[in-house]
Amino acid sequence: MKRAACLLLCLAGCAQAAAPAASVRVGRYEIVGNGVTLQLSAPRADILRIRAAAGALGEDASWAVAAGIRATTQPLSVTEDAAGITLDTGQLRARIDRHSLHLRIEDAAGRVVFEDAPGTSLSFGRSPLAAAAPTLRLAMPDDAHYFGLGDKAGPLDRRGQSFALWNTDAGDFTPTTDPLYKSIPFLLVARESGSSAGLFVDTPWRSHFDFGRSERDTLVIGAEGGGVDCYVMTAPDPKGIVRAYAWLTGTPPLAPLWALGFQQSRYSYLDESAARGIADRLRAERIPADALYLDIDYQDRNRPFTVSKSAYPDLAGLVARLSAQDLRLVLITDPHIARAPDQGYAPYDSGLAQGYFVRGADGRPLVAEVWPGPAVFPDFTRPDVRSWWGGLYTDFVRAGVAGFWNDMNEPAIFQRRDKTMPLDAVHRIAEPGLAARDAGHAEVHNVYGMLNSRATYEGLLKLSPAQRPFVLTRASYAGGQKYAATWTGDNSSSWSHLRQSVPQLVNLSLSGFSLAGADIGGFAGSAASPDLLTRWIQVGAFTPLFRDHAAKEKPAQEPWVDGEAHTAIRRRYIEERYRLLPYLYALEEESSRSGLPLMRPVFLEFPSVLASGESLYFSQDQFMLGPDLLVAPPPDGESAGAYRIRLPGEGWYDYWTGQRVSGARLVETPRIDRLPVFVRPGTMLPRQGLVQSTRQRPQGPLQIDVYPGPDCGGQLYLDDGESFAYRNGDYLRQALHCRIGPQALAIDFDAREGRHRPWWTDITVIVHGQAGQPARIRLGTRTLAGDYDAAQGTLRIALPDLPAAASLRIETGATQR
Ligand code: MIG
Repeated sequence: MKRAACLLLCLAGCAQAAAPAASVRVGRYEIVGNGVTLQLSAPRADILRIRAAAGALGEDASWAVAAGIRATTQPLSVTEDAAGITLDTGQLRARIDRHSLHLRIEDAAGRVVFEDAPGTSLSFGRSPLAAAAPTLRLAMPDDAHYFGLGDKAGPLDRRGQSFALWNTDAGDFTPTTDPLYKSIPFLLVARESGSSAGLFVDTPWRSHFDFGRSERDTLVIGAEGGGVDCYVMTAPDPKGIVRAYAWLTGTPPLAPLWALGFQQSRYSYLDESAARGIADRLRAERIPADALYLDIDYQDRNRPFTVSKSAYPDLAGLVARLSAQDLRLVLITDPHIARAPDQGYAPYDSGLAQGYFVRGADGRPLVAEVWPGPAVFPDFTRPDVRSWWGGLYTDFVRAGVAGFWNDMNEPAIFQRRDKTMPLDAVHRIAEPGLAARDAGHAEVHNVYGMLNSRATYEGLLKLSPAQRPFVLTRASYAGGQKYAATWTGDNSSSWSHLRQSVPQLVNLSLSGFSLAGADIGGFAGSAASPDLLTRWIQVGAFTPLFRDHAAKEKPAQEPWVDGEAHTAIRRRYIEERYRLLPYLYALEEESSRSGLPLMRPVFLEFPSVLASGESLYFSQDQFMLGPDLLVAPPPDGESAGAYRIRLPGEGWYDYWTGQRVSGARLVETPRIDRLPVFVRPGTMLPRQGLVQSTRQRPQGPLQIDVYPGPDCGGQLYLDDGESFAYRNGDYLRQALHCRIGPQALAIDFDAREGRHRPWWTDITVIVHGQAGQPARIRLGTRTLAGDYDAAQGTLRIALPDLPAAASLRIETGATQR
């Protein structure tokens, strides 16, 4: 039985009464009906926040959205009539039915952004864990495609699937395993009709998202506790939604440059000589690399923050030796602390003395079995515990360890069917902005890993304030991108896993985590076949985090293990990764400001592909690296048969040959030494000379390849790659443009910003797709010579560095082939 809605109009500051007929402006609007309190506000005109609860609203709290953002309200204009209430931000309009509280949200053009499924509205049922648990039932328009939700497995488009969000150590996951390691309740909705929307359901509770699987055309979202706190976003294009989500939950910090280099890992390099051997071999084989990882076996009896004296007698010595080879060391540090009383194990002793561990229902520290045997778990919801945890890194940082790897932080626990803590474990919440209180594990579980990585990140910053931290986490929650890079956990050495990694990483990238990777070669399973490892290195070279890692029982999986023919191909792709660093680093820097990821679905750059009728077919296996490179791996690696590649439009260039490809539909016969990569017409792609590590200074000129086409341009960004000096002007930023005119191709360098001195003193511009020798090349008033290669259709021009605004004109009758 519905009881008539009782209206409460709450003006910002909240004292005024009844609603006049004409519209009024408020900061937050609140209405009560059917026992549900619904509150709407707009932190920005393009973002509507909806909070609701059975009864009164709970505390305004979040682990993902900063208090300042939650406190911000743009004016909502409120108009009431007999049937309902209309709230308008100028960019979003919410219509609430007075009696049912049915909610419908439109954009300024009147297109529906989100709407409760017909005949429904928000409801709260009882949950075993909380007094009331919310369910949203949203209409799914026919032409809507759903993305995001982190690295959930399965197809790129979430439509027709259902997922639980509950961080889980999902070892050996398959494309149908769910839940996985992370919980990122954010969705990007892209419609074939051209509109884009976002939905972020900010709940740490176990939740589920069913995309029309159990109820036709209905997106059912439920959580096991808490109220509703969600954000609806509108934007002219999908990129705008990604940016809005980043505005809400934060952008990733600018990673150190070395994090973009090739990283070699293994569970485990069992002792120092094994680790040294790998480093020596990387250099002997001339495989460019930046980092070596030590997995749990470097520790004494698997105890975090110890080092095995027998296996690694001199950690600082190893760091120094690696450093002399331009390699960095990354150490794993799991969150479980061995319960080892009276053994001089400081993390246990000091944590116990201060009451820093999660408690069991009996009030005593919860003890559970993980790698060290019986272990206890830091209560990361407390700031004092986080700062204590951060301090545990002191010796490692002093020894020169460059980065840290937070594994097992779902948290994973052995010998339990649910693989994690009992739900009656007790955490202490003591977060600014949240009421100080005890909370059961069910409410904290999904943020535990994020808070673990936050403690690590903040601790490293404190220990080494001039150094950009590098943290890699397995579990996380929305907003966790502010603290750590991530990987997709324990995949397997199979072709299907290589294929799965693309939609997984693309959705993870859309969900805020721009520095993400899958274990190259596959973690679990039997040995990667030579072809699989080669292909995976090729694809991995074009994904953000490029780390080769393998499980303990497996044969070696480093790039050289399959003989020289494979090594040569792998080396060539790793080398290409390093040549691309100027492009990659500029993308990385952009992501730290805007949240736009490095790895992107094709539709993010070309939303019209959604409406092309072929729908997502060619977005599933193909992906973009930044706005300019399209990577098209064979979908079925085992098949030697030809496969189709679809380019979004005509005029693209082959990355490897620089030649224009004809048409937008290609048929490719797989070859193990070639990964098809294409360059968008209109690209100015910066590349550097080969180095063996990002620590080395590239030799020779900066190379800028110009692929003429519409919207032609590129970006240069550079800084010292490791400190925060860029925040004080020690950076270099320069935009590049090109224009195809009737008589000339004009290549413009904008004036350079920042005071960082580049490593290059010269620039080589290579213009592709040139039909003939140019009549004249001018740089300002000077005439330059160019080197025209008729067979390749390229024109090569040597330039001095151009820090000031400069214009290069290539004069010819017809510049375009
Ligand atoms: O229970 O530290 O996902 O990358 O090598 C397995 C050992 C624990 C799981 C991680 C994997 C790592 C492994 N860890």
